[in-house]
Amino acid sequence: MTRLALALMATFAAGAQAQTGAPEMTQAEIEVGKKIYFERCAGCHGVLRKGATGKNLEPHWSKKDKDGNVTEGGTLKLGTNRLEKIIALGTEGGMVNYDDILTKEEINVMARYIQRTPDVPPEFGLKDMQASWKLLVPVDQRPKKQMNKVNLKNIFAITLRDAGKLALVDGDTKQIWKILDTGYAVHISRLSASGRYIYTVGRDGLVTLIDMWYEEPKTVATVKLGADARSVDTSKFKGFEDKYLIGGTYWPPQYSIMDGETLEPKKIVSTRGNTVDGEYHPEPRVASIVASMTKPEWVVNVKETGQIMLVDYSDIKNLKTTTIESAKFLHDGGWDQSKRYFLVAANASHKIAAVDTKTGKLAALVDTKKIPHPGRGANFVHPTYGPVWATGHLGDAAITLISTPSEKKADAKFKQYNWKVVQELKTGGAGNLFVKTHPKSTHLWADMPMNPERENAESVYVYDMKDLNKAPVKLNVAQDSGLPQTKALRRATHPEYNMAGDEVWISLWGGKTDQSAIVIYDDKTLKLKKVITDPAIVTPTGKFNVYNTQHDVY
Ligand code: DHE
Repeated sequence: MTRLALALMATFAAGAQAQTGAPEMTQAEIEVGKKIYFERCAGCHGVLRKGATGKNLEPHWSKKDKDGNVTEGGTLKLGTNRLEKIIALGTEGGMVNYDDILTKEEINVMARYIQRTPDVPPEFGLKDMQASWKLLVPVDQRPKKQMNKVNLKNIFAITLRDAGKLALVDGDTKQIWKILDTGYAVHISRLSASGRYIYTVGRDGLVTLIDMWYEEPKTVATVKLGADARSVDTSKFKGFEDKYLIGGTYWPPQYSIMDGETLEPKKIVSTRGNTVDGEYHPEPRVASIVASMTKPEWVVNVKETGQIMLVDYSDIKNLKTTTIESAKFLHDGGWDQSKRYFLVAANASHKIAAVDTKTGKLAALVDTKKIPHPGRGANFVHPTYGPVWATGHLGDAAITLISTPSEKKADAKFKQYNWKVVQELKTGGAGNLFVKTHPKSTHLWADMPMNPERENAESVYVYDMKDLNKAPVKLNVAQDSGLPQTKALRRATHPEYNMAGDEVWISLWGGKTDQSAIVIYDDKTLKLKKVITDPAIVTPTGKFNVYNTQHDVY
């Protein structure tokens, strides 16, 4: 080896280790750490590691009590051994155990990696978006009418998380219609106002536009929003149907506006700014986004700042935004049954914020049990308290029912309860992610995939909405699937109704190399109806019935 090569190697190695106090790492280990951190950790802890749903993971961070004594230290203070234990076993604060996901060596790499100064990924501007944009089929070359005989309204778009694919399953025949490549670990699928197009967004920021009018569904455009994303929706207000698409990113912290039918990038708006406490935040990530039907606006929920933005898309060159203060850290949410109020979880504040999209103001900030996690929530008429919206909790064994306003004369008697928690239903433990019901059903379904007990994580609870004092029925989805038990948990998650509202589809989310399943129950009898166990069903998580997603039925 030449002297120059040796000198370069020494510089390279020193570069990889030049971090005060952090344990040594090779460049190869740093690359592994970066990849795992982005895929597994950044969602909860943030790219800059300032913490949100998860704790702050900066090397030199510290928390002090009112007398100035340090009560908690950063990752350098915790050190490799303690960090390895936390990563392997999880914490009572809600962090899941990674000993069945990462190898011992990977856990050791991560314990060392997070003691280093965070790697900051590059920004992503309009030029980068434009360079990534692929218009695979221009609008005038697409079908002019539906070319297949499939009942599109009852199609389920199912995320195959670790496969980086989306399965479209025919809800009538229960057969897989098509499996399409998408971004990595698609987070959500949303529908065009027309019900023809599906938009998906991967954690890697790739948006995929799928046209269901072909004989077989086909991807007609893709674009990258940034390095890390979770949300998309179209413009749904009368006269603007599908004119625009909005996508929100975790990194860079911003939202992007695109053409709804081609995904051509139009505009990027940064969400960097001040929190509701008045502190500047460099990484306020865009969490849930929803299109209003009341005005030409999107409701954009910014996680770290706790600010809810109403973005008026009627003139995107002169964009008007109303910024509503709520609480940190905003995450997921859904409409009330009138579709005037959007309710969003400020999960680390243990609150639900409700925005009145008619007046453009905060309608309420409701205290709840620990870490509300509604998905989109569930709306129904409570026998005693009238219209309510339900959320489950990641951090508590409860489902919270909040009374929501109604303009119906017959509901005037319920006004006294509006925005109050009117009932808390007991569940079998913490770890709920999603609740669901349907206007034609008398049942409320709740999962608990993040509960540490196998028995709970693999089951769902079903409540009788006519008598909420009755104990719920527990269905062990893993056992009902008939599949043999695997070492990794098979989490039962994301109940979703079919269009008719008489079946509930549950994902049985197993390990990447294990057989997973979609388990379908009859909603009335709670009897098992069908188990889909095609080998292509790899790590299924979110499922989106076309009609119910298009019309916000939940
Ligand atoms: Fe989600 C919705 C963020 C982990 C499945 N998730 C959302 C939304 C956000 C979000 C902001 C709301 C989107 C909207 O409505 O516009 N999710 C995050 C995270 O930051 C987090 C905690 C960590 C991460 O790294 O992503 C996270 N989410 C998960 C999972 O591990 C889940 C269970 C499995 C998976 O596929 O990754 C998961 N999230 C979902 C699903 C929805 C969702 C199925 C849509 C719910 C709905 O019914 O609308």
